[in-house]
Amino acid sequence: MHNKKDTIYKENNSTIKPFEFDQRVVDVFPDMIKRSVPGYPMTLAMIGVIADKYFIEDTAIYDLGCSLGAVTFSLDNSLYNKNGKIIGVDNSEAMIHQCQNLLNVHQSQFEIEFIQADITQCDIQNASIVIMNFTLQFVPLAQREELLKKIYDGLLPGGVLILSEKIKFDTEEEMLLMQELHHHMKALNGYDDMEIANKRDALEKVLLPESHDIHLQRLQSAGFHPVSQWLRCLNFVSFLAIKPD
Ligand code: GEK
Repeated sequence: MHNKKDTIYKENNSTIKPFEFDQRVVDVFPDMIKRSVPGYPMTLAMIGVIADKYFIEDTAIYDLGCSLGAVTFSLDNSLYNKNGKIIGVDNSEAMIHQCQNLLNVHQSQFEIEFIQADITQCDIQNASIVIMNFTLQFVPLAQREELLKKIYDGLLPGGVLILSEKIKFDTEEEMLLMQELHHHMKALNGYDDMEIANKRDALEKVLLPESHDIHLQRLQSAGFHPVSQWLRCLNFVSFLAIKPD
């Protein structure tokens, strides 16, 4: 099931429904994210490096918008000889159900818990690391500031937020350049023009990207310092935001 190819948007369907993280998406998700998000495997690998540096013994790691737990399972494998808890949160019932199935056959080092909840509502406590790997972009714009403040409050001093997002650009020229390169990457990864256009339409009101500067300002005004963009691949970036000691 885990290698199933994503063909969800292959049919010519003139009424494209808004994108949802339902069972159809769950069934193809590992293939979908790998073929759609530039640098996704490297992002996962480097989150392991950053987490290894900032993890504090006997604290919690939160994987917010965990989907199928790729970040959770990768950290559980990469943080050797450490004690703590990883909490994966997602509001998709189908995603969390599949996370539980994967957890049942996973030999875990950390205590791992998957929770079906809206990340704007869940508690964050005693955390040294919070990760939102391509999740904030799906949260309504008006709720983003409060969510970042809640994450800041739930982190221990010296703790970090790793925030990965698709971004938009201030100039039309750079926006088009990055979009074209992203679409070209998807085409080389086997998506045809119809699939790319259908998926773009389905995501239009669901995935709301913001600019690098808006993210930076919001992270800083939540109290994080320093905030650094540690990765960019086309129109996808990741920030490291530190809660000062
Ligand atoms: C990965 N991090 O593989 N509350 C909880 N979950 C949410 C919310 C919300 N308000 N909004 C969206 N989600 C993963 C990839 S995917 C990114 C993350 C993508 C969840 C949603 O159900 C989905 O599982 C996830 O956030 C976004 O590294 O598909 O582009």
